[in-house]
Amino acid sequence: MTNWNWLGLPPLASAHGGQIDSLIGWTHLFMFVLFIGWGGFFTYALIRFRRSRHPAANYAGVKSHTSSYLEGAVAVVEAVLLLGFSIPLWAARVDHRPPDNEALLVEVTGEQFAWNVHYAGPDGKFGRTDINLLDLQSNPLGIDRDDPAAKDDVTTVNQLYLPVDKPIIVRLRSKDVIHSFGVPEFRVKQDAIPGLTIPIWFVPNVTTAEMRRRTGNPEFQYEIACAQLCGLGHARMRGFVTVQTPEEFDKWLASKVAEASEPDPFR
Ligand SMILES: [Cu+2]
Repeated sequence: MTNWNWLGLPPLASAHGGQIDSLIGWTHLFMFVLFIGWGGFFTYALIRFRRSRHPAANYAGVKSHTSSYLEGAVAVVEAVLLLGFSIPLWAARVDHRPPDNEALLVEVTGEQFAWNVHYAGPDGKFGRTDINLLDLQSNPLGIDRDDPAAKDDVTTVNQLYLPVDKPIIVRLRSKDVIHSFGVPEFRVKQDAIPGLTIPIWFVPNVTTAEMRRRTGNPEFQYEIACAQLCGLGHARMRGFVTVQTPEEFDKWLASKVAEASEPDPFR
């Protein structure tokens, strides 16, 4: 695949991201050609129709149809970008979601101003949630721990742990206003809209440890940036993604399951 490094995009860490970069790259190239074309035409018009040569306005105007043809050609290029590149890429991303049993399902719920992460745990079933059980401090998702399916559910705030090279389906929701789940390195960005559950999927293919080696930054973190201005605390609505080897991830999940099933001292 063509190398799009010259765009200065963040390092790539997902399987589909190359296609997004390629689309961004081609769009930039087409737009550069347009910029040169329109800029050249503008300069030509400034000189060709300068006042000293045309002291009085000509009411007939331009008779040639060249500019109409040029406009038509630009519209065709833009249609190709949209119909030939963007829509097929979007359709491929949205239509070919892997089946739930081949992916890791995570529910991510945005709220002012945090990301709540919910794993189904070893049973693969998300426990019941109930708005009456919701407590901003101890139970921000309102999980009913009396539901057998909820016993092994794991929740975190602002910490999304993912195994590398496995399809991840994030079910995105919001508790209050529109937020947006954006992880630049995964080339993923999707609005979280109150009242809707929107699935997005991607395959992270570089672990956090590997990315730290590649970037030479021992503190590198994948960051979930809220990409919609969602209120006063928007700027601190940051979550972190840790991509681990499958073994590390299983260990992490098991330790969280153990934590979750400990008796709750507050109950
Ligand atoms: Cu937000």
